[in-house]
Amino acid sequence: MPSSVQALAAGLSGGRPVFTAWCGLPEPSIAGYLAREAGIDAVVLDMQHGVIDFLNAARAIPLVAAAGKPAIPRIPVVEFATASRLLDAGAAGIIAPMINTVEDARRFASFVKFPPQGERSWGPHPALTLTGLQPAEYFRTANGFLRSFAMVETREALDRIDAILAVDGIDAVFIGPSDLSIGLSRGAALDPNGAEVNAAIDHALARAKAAGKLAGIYAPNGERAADFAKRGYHLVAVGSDLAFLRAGAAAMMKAATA
Ligand code: 3PY
Ligand code: MG
Repeated sequence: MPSSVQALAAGLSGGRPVFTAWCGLPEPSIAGYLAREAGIDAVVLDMQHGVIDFLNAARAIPLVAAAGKPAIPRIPVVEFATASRLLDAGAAGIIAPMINTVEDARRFASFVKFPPQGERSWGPHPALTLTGLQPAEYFRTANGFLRSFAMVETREALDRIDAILAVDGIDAVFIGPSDLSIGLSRGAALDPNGAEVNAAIDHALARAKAAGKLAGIYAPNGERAADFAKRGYHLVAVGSDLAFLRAGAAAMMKAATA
């Protein structure tokens, strides 16, 4: 039976959406606990807008794996070398924000994939433990089971989506509806649920499918996540750890003070 690190790729092409939790709080156990909730298939560790640093991400990954789920860190903008380090630590995939050019996409892919496809350097010691693979087998198979998500969240990226998807080593696009709304409105509005963004969301998915690749997206709540799942997105991020905390606190306090 493949490990959770290897199973992400199969899950993404399994015909139903992979729902992922989204963690930004700097406490690894939160990711480990959320990984055990029913319906949560994976956990994103957000190092761009979350306050998770490398050490906390590296600590969270085995806790998520212990629940049998894959961890998918989102790296900070252009910190592509961090992608390799997180894969060494046992991440199953990487989300890279603000991939706006083909060159960005190539750089990102080169840090995710081993030669000859990319330029990832050897040293996946925790990943060997989490996958149970021998070094030679990990080296031979990792490019095939690790997933790279290039975030398309600007007007420029959307205009070039076919070229970004065509980059060898880019497995998927990942849509950021909030930044995309800012970009599409040329800075006029934050409107991630607006008609222009919704049209772009359908367009991006269609282009990914036409390229034979995958598409992921961020949803701030369950209703929007259901919408994206129905549209056919392969990976759907739902809310965030802080949103879960606030929703739970609000619901319980409402009941307590009714
Ligand atoms: C966006 O909506 O811009 C994102 O990056 C999702 O977190
Ligand atoms: Mg964004």
